[in-house]
Amino acid sequence: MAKAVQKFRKILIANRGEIALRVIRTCRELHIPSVAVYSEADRDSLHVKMADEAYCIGPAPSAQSYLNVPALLSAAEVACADAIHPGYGFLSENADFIEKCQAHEICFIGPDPEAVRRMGNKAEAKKTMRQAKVNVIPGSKDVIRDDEAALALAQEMGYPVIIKASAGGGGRGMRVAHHNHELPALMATARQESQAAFGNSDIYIEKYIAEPKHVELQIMADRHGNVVYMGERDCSIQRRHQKLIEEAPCAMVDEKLRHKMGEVAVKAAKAVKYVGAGTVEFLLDKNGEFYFMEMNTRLQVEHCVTEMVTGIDLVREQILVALGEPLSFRQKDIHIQGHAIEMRINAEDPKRNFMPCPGTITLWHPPGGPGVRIDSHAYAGYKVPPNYDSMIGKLIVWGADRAQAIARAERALHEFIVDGVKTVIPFHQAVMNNAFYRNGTFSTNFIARRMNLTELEDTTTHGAQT
Ligand code: MV4
Repeated sequence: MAKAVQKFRKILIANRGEIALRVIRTCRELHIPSVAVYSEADRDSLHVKMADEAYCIGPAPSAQSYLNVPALLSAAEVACADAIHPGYGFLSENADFIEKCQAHEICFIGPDPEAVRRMGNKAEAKKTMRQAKVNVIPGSKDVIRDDEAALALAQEMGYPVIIKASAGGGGRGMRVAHHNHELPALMATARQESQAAFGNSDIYIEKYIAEPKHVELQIMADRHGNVVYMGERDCSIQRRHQKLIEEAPCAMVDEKLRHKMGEVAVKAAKAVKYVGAGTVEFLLDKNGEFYFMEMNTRLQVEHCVTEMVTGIDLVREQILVALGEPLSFRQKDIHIQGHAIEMRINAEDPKRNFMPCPGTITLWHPPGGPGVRIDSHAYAGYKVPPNYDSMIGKLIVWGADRAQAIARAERALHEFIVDGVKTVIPFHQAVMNNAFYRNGTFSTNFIARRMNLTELEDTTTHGAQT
């Protein structure tokens, strides 16, 4: 006999922008009322209009609004919301926040605080993964305390080595050393930088992997012991650790490697009793060797490409899992179909070092047609506030194969008209036209090595326009 699925009374979305819309959309499909929260800078934002109700939680600065825990919990209480979806960024990977939600008997739609805390400390995460027999990058077994130990290890592994901040992640506080004589000084700088940025000076060292691909595995886990992997994403097209383009599948990953990486990702998730949607990041080297790098304990910006090639609504699964339901699929049900590419549309000038360009969007004509998905909170007349990150939307295309996905990307970028603010659309057009991108073998050095950013087109309007 089928058991009726219990539902949340209301879900509060502790976020803004496109991801707030993304969550509201699934809430509506599930017939669960949604509650938006917004800062004073986001009064006219689309998520405020699209949700069933909305509460102002403070002034523009994130610290006083989207990171304001008492304001968020009060809004949830006033609205009678019994669950909070954190989106990405802001409080999505804050274990203390998850505990506060639990103390208020509000369900946090995501993993338990223990898993978030463990993966949040990168040295701790790596130690946990090594113990679980997940292949990690060769390096120090733990936080490194003295120069002698570091020098001996670096000598043994061979240079170059990379120094990483334990509290870091996402590339912050990293240094590459090429010789014995520069290692102590670089370790000192890394320690200082990490202390200043995170209030923690712990560092560790690893063998430096040259020109890797950033390949990450989407996983999904429920409270009944089911953990499945949903294929990989190639996120190698980044600039200063900001991803700009993500795609699924990765051109360098075949079915056999996908299975191998997937099994490792599942092992990683099980090692921390993971629940919900998560991402296991790997570096993939030229020889097809892959190494655990970090685990992201949230839904990611680039989750859409996985949705496009699997046909699964990840937010829906997150909500069902949070309700205690089993996942609606098993590993054997996951089939990767076709190819998807996501291009982040940032209000930035790619010709001026990707300088943010907040301001009023005067024209907004997003593309449509076969295989095109736009996730965006932008509209004509919308004012991009200067207080948050500059992403104003995502263009996601799907094709039967990578070549068709690229052709659709080019066609969709050609249709896309944005005026009033500069965007990275010309950058995406140049990438789609780049031979190294098109053959799929690019690494994380792609933008630095293969792009000439001064030669980008100036406007995004097409030829028919004068
Ligand atoms: C590395 C690496 C090479 N070797 N670790 C950057 C983000 C942080 N999660 C770890 N990162 C790297 N770790 C070793 N042992 C190169 C990077 C790296 C990188 C990784 C993924 C995507 C883009 C990158 C850009 C520069 C460096």
